[in-house]
Amino acid sequence: MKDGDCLFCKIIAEEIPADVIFDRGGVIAFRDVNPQAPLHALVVPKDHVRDAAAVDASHGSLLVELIGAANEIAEADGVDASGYRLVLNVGADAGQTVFHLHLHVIGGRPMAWPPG
Ligand code: DGP
Repeated sequence: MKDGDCLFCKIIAEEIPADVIFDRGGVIAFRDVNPQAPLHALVVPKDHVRDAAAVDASHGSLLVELIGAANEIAEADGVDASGYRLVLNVGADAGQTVFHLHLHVIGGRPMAWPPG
């Protein structure tokens, strides 16, 4: 199901261009327009899901697809050995700006913990 006002639904529908690097099954991934590291991709479900807080038991296989895609992207970009970070921002304090579930895949440089 699509949300007509959703930016990522428009990217999925090819109404807005994006650098798509993965498209299989129920998920698609594209490079972040404002990358925070040499690898910064967003893995998103093709169906509109607002965020991780809206995930329930019916999304079990979708989560496997999301993380599997992230792992493949990390391998394809050559950061699987050096390490990478998978992030789901939920809500204002986490800095969520796009309300369509997206898994950030960030890698290619060392990262601090905890995040700022
Ligand atoms: P978040 O803060 O978790 O909601 O992350 C949203 C990300 O989406 C942010 O890192 C920037 C990215 N983004 C926003 N607009 C666009 C766009 O039009 N194209 C692409 N490729 N990424 C976008």
